[in-house]
Amino acid sequence: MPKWLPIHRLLQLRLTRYAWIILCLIAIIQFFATYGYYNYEHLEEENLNKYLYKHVNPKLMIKKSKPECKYEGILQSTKTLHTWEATKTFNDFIPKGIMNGSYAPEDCNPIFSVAILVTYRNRQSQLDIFIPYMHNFLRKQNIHYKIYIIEQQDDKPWNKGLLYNIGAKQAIAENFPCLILHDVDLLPLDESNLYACLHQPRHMSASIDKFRFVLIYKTLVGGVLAITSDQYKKLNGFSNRFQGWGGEDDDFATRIMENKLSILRFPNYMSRYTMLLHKQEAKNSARYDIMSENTSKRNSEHDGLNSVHFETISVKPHRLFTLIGVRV
Ligand code: NGS
Repeated sequence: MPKWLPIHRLLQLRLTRYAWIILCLIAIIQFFATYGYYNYEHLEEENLNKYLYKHVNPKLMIKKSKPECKYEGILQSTKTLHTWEATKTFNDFIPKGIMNGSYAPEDCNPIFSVAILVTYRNRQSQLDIFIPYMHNFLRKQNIHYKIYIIEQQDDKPWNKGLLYNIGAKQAIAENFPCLILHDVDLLPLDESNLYACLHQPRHMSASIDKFRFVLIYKTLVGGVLAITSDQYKKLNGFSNRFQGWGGEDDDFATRIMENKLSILRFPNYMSRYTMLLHKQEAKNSARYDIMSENTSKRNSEHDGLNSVHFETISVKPHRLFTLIGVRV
């Protein structure tokens, strides 16, 4: 071996090469982990007003002595929370103004009424954060809202689509014109993320920290979705056929598109959410088959809101939410 190339020097070279390969692999994994759209197609902030679906629940008391609530300040707010600020504990929560999970602003007449439908099972620690967090967030928005928790109270496979249909039926029976379908593990971070429907379905959780704030695919409607009650009825709601995790939201996106509706979104800086940690639920291995069967047979006419079956149901008002307990 020549003097100018000692063995330790050679080993060092090798190590550096391995280090480079490892770094490249990490970069490739990172790239695929963040794969998606940061600058997804969205409405422009200055045009949002004309898309807003301004409808209140006809049962809401409107007082002529009060002015109409204002929303410009909310839509233009730049206040945002960091992920770590959102998940603090809520021992000091004050439930002022809330009854049966419902709230309306005191000093002005709102122009939006929304029913927030949260499907749920066995996630008590998330619910304990979600409920006070959402009330604190929503009470600042000048809207009339009501939170429904739709709990599957059995050990059968999770059926999120069916639970949403049951919640929607209840909220529609209570005259809510707008439904917001909401995962219990998602908390909005931007004050400007107004909880209201648009004239087209609106995917609200476009920018989630778990996905490094990118939209993972353009037809995603899972997480948080706002849709008018009329549109939900037109689509015949969700398919009731999905048992276990996944697919029901993609199937719902197909229903949206088949009905010539589009999926709108606010800009990413108004659509950020943090996701509370939990272990991955058991995936439904049949989800892709059901999705393609539903599409090819156009099942949506007879599988949905008009074919909701369950064993038992109970509706119980609590102070902070209305609980719909279902055994499927
Ligand atoms: C897709 C699922 C959707 C789900 C989305 C995000 O892969 O149901 O991931 O999930 N589609 C299928 O499995 C066909 S998340 O990680 O946010 O829980 O909503």
